[in-house]
Amino acid sequence: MRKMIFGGLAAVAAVAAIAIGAEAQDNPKLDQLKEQGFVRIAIANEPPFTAVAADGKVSGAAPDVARVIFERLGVPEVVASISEYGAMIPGLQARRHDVVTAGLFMRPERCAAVAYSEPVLCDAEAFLVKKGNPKGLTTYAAIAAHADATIGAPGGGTEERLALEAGTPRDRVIVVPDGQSGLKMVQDGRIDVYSLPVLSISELVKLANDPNLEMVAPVSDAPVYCDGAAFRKGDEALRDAFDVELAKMKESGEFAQIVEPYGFSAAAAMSTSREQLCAAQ
Ligand code: 6CS
Repeated sequence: MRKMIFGGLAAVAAVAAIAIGAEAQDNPKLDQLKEQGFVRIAIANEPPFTAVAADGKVSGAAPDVARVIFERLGVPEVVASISEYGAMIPGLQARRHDVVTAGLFMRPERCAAVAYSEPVLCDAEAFLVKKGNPKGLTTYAAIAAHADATIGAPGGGTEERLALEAGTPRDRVIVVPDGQSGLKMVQDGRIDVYSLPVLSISELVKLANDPNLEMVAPVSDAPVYCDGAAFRKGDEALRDAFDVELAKMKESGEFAQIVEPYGFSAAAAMSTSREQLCAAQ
């Protein structure tokens, strides 16, 4: 805990240094976004991280934080497009989006591919299973060790990677496009487990209101992950400007006011840093 507090203080100090730098440096990408009047964000539509209502309104903790920050940077509108997690970074690199604000968890290989902001949303992993968890599947290792257990997860997502890294054969790791599909596939017995972060599975369980389902959380052989807003390599000046505003919001309590109603812990994001998360695991 002490390490995390010092880590958090170091992060604030680092951002303060960036704040001085960020004001001064050229920011052509931000100038372009201010000129066009909107920022294109990639999301997954996985509440409470990101959500798109029937009327098209975009919400969720990640877009809500990003919307406030970009407004303060002089970019009034957010235009969201839904993407599979595995397509978010290629979409960013192909300039289809300006930033990913979707709960894209920091992992070393992703940290090498994008310019992450400081941490925003942290969560552990969870399983959705049939009531009673008939195959006793409580960890990724247990799924791998089981003779025929199947797990569903987002394509290119962290849970898919955790299942494969635990040794589950590819043909027992099923790519699931979205939460509703995952829910139905567990209900119909087409997969034994559907894996997403705890708050995402909790939302699905609440919505389903199905007594024949239960959640295993947290999954003990997976770490707590945190996301950050992910910018294209080369847009570090925009990322730094984003971080300056994010640090102010964390400092003022505004950050907690936005993320905590969704169930996220502001303290968890504030007790770690991009540097720590990109070096970990
Ligand atoms: O970053 C990821 O890969 C994971 N993040 C979230 C918020 N949901 C599932 C996805 O696999």
